[in-house]
Amino acid sequence: MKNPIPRVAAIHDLSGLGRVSLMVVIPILSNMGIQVTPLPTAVLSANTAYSDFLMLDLTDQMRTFFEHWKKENIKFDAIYSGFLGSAQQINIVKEMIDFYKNEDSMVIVDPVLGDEGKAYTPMTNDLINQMKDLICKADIITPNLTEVCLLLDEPYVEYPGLNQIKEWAVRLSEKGPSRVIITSVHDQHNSNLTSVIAYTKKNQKFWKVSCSYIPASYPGTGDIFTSVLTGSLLQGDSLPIAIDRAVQFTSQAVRTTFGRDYNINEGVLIERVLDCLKSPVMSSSYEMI
Ligand code: PXL
Repeated sequence: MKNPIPRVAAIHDLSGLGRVSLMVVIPILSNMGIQVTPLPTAVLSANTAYSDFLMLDLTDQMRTFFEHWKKENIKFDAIYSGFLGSAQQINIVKEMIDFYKNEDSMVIVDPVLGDEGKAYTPMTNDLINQMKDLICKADIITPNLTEVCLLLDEPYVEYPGLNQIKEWAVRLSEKGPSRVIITSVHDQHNSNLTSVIAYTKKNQKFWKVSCSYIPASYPGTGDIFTSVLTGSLLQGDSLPIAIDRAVQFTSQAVRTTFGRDYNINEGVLIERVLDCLKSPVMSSSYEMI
């Protein structure tokens, strides 16, 4: 039987301080009328931007959750994974995708590996290689420019130019995903702009959504972007509209936060903007490129 409310298996960690992972995934998707079934990969006292955070790893429990859900015969409309801390966790996600993927479901993998040209500190080559494997099973991936370079073994370039980005998007889609969405692409000609570039393999179209660049880097904005994108697609929006909504919401959340004297590690003040998710699409700025 079809789920009365679209249901997402959200495979992310739960961090107490600093709005990242499940602490943004759940409120965003719930506000968009989507049911979240969390599979917590770990529980942390705070996100990893804080020093001295405590972490309880739940890798062993992830498999037990999965076995229980199988027994309960739960159906998912989407599987959505984010930050994964070990090769073992990535293997469990692969097994879950193999078990749940069908023609009516959507698999979204946000390959969280790094930012601003660098891999995050806990990343190992083994983990990056495992992530290269995991993206092959996804329908949609949302790497930032740094992650694109890590996934394709390319040196990081801050301003690669549009043709290079398009070529990388096609190469990533050839590994499996039908839709590749590349975030944090700096504009070569206008340093006040940042863009998201997307490629849809089926019709070989490229899309671009730009917004003004704000010189601050808050943890969790990638999770916010991909969560709104997922919710919007599950509501039936087209890919360019879903990207537009995700860019607008993330940008609004950053702007709401930026003017304050505030600890960046706390992430952005989504509580102030969550209600914006209830509005229909008011205006859009996507371009086909
Ligand atoms: O995707 C962001 C994220 C997820 N999980 C943890 C994090 C962060 C970013 O800092 O620390 C634990």
